[in-house]
Amino acid sequence: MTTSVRAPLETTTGYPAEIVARYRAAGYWTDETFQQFLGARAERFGDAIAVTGPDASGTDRAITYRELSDRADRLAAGLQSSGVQPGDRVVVQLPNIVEYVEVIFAVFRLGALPVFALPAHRSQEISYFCSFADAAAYVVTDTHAGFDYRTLARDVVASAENPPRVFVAGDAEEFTSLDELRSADPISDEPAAGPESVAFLQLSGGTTGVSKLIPRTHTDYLYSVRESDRICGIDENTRLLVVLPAAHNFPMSSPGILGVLHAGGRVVLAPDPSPDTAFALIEREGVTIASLVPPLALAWLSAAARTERDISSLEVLQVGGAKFSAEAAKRVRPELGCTLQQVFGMAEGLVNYTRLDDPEDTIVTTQGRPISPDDEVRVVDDHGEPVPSGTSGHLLTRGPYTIRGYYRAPEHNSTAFTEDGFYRTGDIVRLTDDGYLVVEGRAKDQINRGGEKVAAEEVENHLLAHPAVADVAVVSMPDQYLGERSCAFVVVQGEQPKAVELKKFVRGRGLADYKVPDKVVFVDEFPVTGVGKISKSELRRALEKTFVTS
Ligand code: OOB
Repeated sequence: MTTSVRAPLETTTGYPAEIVARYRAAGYWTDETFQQFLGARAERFGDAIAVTGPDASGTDRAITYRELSDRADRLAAGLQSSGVQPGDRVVVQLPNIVEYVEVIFAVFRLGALPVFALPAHRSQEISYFCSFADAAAYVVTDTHAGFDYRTLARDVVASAENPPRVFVAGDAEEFTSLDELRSADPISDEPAAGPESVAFLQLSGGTTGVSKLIPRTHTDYLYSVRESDRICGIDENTRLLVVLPAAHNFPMSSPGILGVLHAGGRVVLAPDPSPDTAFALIEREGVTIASLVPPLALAWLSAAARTERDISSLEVLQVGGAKFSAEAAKRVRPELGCTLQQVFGMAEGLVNYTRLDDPEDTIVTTQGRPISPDDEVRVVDDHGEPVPSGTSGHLLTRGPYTIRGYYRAPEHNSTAFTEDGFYRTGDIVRLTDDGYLVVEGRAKDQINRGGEKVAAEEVENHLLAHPAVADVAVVSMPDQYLGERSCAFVVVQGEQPKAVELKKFVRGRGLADYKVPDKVVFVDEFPVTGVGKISKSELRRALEKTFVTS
């Protein structure tokens, strides 16, 4: 066994002691942890099916709670015997395959921390997560959707100072396969993780050069999961269809995979996001709830009219991650025959749901209200002063499952949080009289590409590395299907490259595909604001004009 020493985790989560005491006294924070989560579920729900879906080889699988728990235990043992230790970080980048669930629970069981990467991430993002979190291990699948993750792993290992061990679901080639790991002896007892310690690192959508890592604790996250179950009516009869990438906060915990497993229901993993695949699974598995981003909800609405599948088991369609227009929202009940639930959440914490028994008008026109009576929501103007109810302003929040700071980012934290611990979400919202939130826009420098978040600055930095780019500004442009796409305005130096060359350049630097600008516009100079900064709002307006006229 080889063991390399990893930096200890920075464990301060920033919740003041009196707040911790309050959340515990209120019963929000309990002693439950992810380390014992699956074992406890297996005892209770043993032979019920926990997860169905493809495995890495594409074979359809149905795994009971007991099997899932046994498999996760054996994987944990394998990880342990190959040197992964409690407190270590493990970057997990898996598509919607059953191994995803096994791996995250194996990592939890060991007392190690998953870092939840998305399948779309490439060498830029993964190398950064591995080095920033000082990851001991990196778990991938062999190939998925035409992409070979072992090639990516080779790049990541080659460029790392302290490379992670690589574990592969499926054909591992020179790496270690999960099957090999599973042959290890049972795990020796690991020290119990404290409920208020960090359980995993989630990724922020990002507003600066790179994504921030979000330290979520066992107790804060499990509180949001249990309450989500209550609000969304999740129980043993629930069948949840997971269409979005399983590692994203929405399908993971709102109430998502974790909520459904907590309640003894069944998680149905969809191998691809097409409505045809989804509808076939709804019919076969009797799916009761699904969570989608708005573009997929639109695709389901148009596919529902011509499907021959019986999708009548579907009771709730959750839509979130980006604004769902009221026009589309009101089509859900008549055309899909189920209740819409709008979900406005963020990996940093706060999640808002419309309630299942809300009046239709509330469901269609708002993005819901917070999970907890102790979620504090402030809507303020540009100077931080509260605005009157019904007026739009910046959303700030603090509460029993919202972080007090990003992982190892003191400088960023001093602006991303107020002095009294409120997270500045960067969203512009309005509060209705009955405390529901309506998302009106965004102040953060981010493009929301159908739920996938693109930090303008990150893409700008990569474009600036091109020798012909003198200056660049990346902004959102309206899009009928995705809501927004990205547009890079570029001032060139020397010979003007083709737009396609710049896109290829960005992709070639190992950035996730969804961050490659959808459009490149060459300009002689940028419009500037009164203080001489590039006026992104003017650039956005210019795009809107061309869209109206073209
Ligand atoms: C979810 O999480 P993230 O971390 O990918 O993105 C959070 C941001 C929010 O700050 C907001 O800008 C946007 O995504 N957003 C919405 C929205 N839901 C999220 N904007 C308008 N309407 C909505 N319904 O996206 C996320 C996490 C948990 C549950 C659901 C979504």
